[in-house]
This record gives sequence, C-alpha cells and structure tokens, in this order.
Amino acid sequence: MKEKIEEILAEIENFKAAKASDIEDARVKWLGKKGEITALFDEFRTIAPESKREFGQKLNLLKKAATDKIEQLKASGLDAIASKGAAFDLTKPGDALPLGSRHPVSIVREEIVEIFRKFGYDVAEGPEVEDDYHVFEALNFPPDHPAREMQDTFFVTDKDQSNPILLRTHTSSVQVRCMENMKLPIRVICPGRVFRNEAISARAHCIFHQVEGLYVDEGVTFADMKQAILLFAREMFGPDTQIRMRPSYFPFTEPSAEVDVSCNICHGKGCNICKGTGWLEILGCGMVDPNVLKASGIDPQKYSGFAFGMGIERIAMLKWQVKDLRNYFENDLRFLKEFETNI
Ligand code: 2U9
Repeated sequence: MKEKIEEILAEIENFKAAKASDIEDARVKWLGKKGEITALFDEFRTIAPESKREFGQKLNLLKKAATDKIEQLKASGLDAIASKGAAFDLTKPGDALPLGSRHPVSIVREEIVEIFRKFGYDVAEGPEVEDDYHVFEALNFPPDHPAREMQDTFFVTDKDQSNPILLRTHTSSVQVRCMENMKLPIRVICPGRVFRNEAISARAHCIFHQVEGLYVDEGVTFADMKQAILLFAREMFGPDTQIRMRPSYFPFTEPSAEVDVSCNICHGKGCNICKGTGWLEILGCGMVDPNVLKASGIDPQKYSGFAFGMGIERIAMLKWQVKDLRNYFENDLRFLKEFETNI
C-alpha cells in the first residue's frame, strides 16, 4: 500500500492537463467510484489495526493532494475555455457582425448615374413634395391633362386651388429647377423617388424611382441625343448592345421617342424576357419642347436640348429578372440577400 500511495502521489504532482476533459479523466481515475484512491480506502478497512494510524494519515493526505490538484487545474481556466468556446479564447478572430446589402434600386441608380457622370453630367436632386407649376405647368402639360387628375397624382393641398402642392409624379421638376437656376450649357442627371396614384400590383406601384437627364446648349440635335443614349446603353448593357427608337408623345418633348435595347439574354433570337421580340423597352426621350425652354427663361431660338427618363425598378427587373415589382418595397430579407455580393 505504501508504494501505491507514493506512486499515485508522484503521478498527481507531475500531472498536466492539455484540455478540460483530461482533468475530469484524472478525477475519475483517482477519486471516482472505481478510482485508485477510492480502492485504497476500501483496502484500508482490511489492514492491521496497528498500521491504521500511519496509513490513515497518508491516505487522507493523498486524497487531499488529488482534490487540490483537480481544483487547481479547474481554476486555471482550461475548463472555461473548453466549455465556453471562443468567448475566452482571445487568439480567435471575433464573430463578424451580420452586414446588410445594397438595395437593387440603389445598385442600378448608382450604375446609371456613374455612366452619365463620366459623360460630364452633373447630378441634381430636388423636392419630392412639389408644386403644380414645376411638375406640370412648366412642362407644357395642358390644364386638362389626365396626369393632373386625383386618380393619377397625390395632392397635398386642394387640387382646385391655384398652384396646388403635390407629390411629384416624375423627376422632370428637378430639371425645370435646374433650367431656372443654372448657367447654360446644362448637362444634368436627376435620380429620385416619384409617386403615382396607382393600384399596387406585380407590374405597378405607387412609389418608384426614376433617373432623368437633360442637356441644353446651342445647336443640340436629335443625333446628339441618339448617340448619348447609344453610348449609355452600351456602357450599361454591354458593348454589343443595339438601340432602336420608336416615335412617341410626351407633353414636354417634341419630337419624342421610346428607346428599346437589343435583348442581351437571347441576342435578338427572342426569349420570354423580351417576349419573343428581341428588344426591351428601357427609356423615353425627346427634344425639349420650345414651350418648356421658354417657360424657364431660355430662348428656344438660340438654344435646344434633349431629355430622357427611365424607371430604375424596370431596369433592375430586366437585369436580375425580378418578376414582381412589390419585391423592391417589402424589405423581405430573403429577397434583399440575393444582392449580398454587390456590396
Ligand atoms: C424637362 C424637359 C424634358 C424627360 C423625359 C421621358 C421622356 C420618359 C418615362 C420613362 C419611364 C418616365 O419612369 S417612366 O415612367 N420618361 O419617357 N422623360 S423625356 O423630359 C424632360 C424632363 C425635363 C425640363
């Protein structure tokens, strides 16, 4: 028994734990129900009475040595590191905070604005709550134009008072303010949120985003407009992109056109994105109506200009094949996370 006690004592003294489970293993080996020290206490009952005093003291010291060693090892923190994991391992990198992602409308807006900035356009913003003059009157809308009805426009003040306040239905009001305030020539791009009194569906929303552009100088022609739009389309949709123009009508431009780009999914062969036509409608444009120039104090005899406008959600829908416009406004993380790589 004496040798066994000394052997275990030496083992306790030299014992080192590499991980928390080593401490528990040692406790079981020495002090567990079938442990070596427990076994010595069982054996103690059988020894001669005259040896009991000597071995009793030795055994108690052995048990205390084992218990102290286990406590000391536990207090060393090895146990805490193992059981609580990274919280106490100062060498481990921290947990990354969950990052948000860019909204697809912001991604496309910035792409469009950056292209026109490279072409030398300034960026301008203006109020979302506007007056009738800047949204309709200065843009050559006749007094009875349907856009001026309650069904199409959100009015803030009584629609029948003079120059009522309303939510802008397009960002063209910003270009009007630019023409009023900027020195010519004007080259400006206006991104912003607009509001129309529409029933919400997969294809329409009462809020959406536009980017509009305006260029006014001496001698600006339709050919200049066509070239600017072609260069934009190639920057935006790829160098092989073709454009086509179809005649259209807007109160603020004359002549006016709608612009299609060649479908870069099927390359003109026809697919379900371009509905078999090989073309995708992306924007409207035209030469600024002389009445619009005149309303803002610009002489239409001396100056001419072109303007264009596009809906950002529509371009984003084409880019990522989003089928339902409502996705852009619901902030459903399952949708927004699709754009995580674009941060
Ligand atoms: C001024 C003069 C002219 C801006 C223009 C369009 C054509 C156009 C639509 C595209 C889809 C709006 O988002 S949409 O519904 N826009 O087709 N916008 S020309 O013309 C202007 C603007 C300001 C002073």
